[in-house]
Amino acid sequence: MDRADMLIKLKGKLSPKRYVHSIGVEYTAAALAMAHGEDVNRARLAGLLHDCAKGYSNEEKLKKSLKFGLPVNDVERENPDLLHAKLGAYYAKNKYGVTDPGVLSAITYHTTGHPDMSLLDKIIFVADYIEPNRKMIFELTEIRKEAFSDLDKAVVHILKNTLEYLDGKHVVIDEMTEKTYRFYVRKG
Ligand code: DGI
Ligand code: FE
Ligand code: FE
Repeated sequence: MDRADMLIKLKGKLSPKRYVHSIGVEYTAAALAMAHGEDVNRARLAGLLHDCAKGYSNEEKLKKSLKFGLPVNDVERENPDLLHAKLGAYYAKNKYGVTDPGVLSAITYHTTGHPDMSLLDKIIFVADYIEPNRKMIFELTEIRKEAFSDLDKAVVHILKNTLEYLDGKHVVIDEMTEKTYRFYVRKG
């Protein structure tokens, strides 16, 4: 499927805000790919589609994930919004015709990250957080700079802030988010 068709399809699936965010992630991922030596078109594709399953209700996200046989852990069952990442990779493959396993991996792990991410995984994880349409959050200006100078540092910084934010909200934290944080703290 070419980009024009993807845009039409995405627009029909997402709220206007989420659609604009997706295009913001597409171009931010492209810029990060240029800065860090990743293929720009792979970064754009993963960025554009990363939230393609975000538009469903939590009930639908859980129901669809189970229907498609995707693995669902206890934290995801309790907080099915987390499933938009895995479900998004499923739709990217089956509805948008994406075959590149690296692009599908970047979509799968864009919310929690995972230990030892590929360059493309990290670019999408970071682009999602820093894209220009995101409302200003704590230390975002600093994280945006780090994203272009030291990608691993930006990954740690984002995970640290996310874990603190989730801790304050008293929600269950997916162990993948914590594992990823520990991996990159140790690496740094
Ligand atoms: O889909 P986006 O809003 O663009 O961004 P995202 O895919 O990073 O999802 C962000 C939400 O996911 C945000 O509210 C924090 C939440 N999140 C990230 N890691 C965890 C988590 N929520 C829970 N419950 N547990 C996690 O480990
Ligand atoms: Fe997301
Ligand atoms: Fe997103």
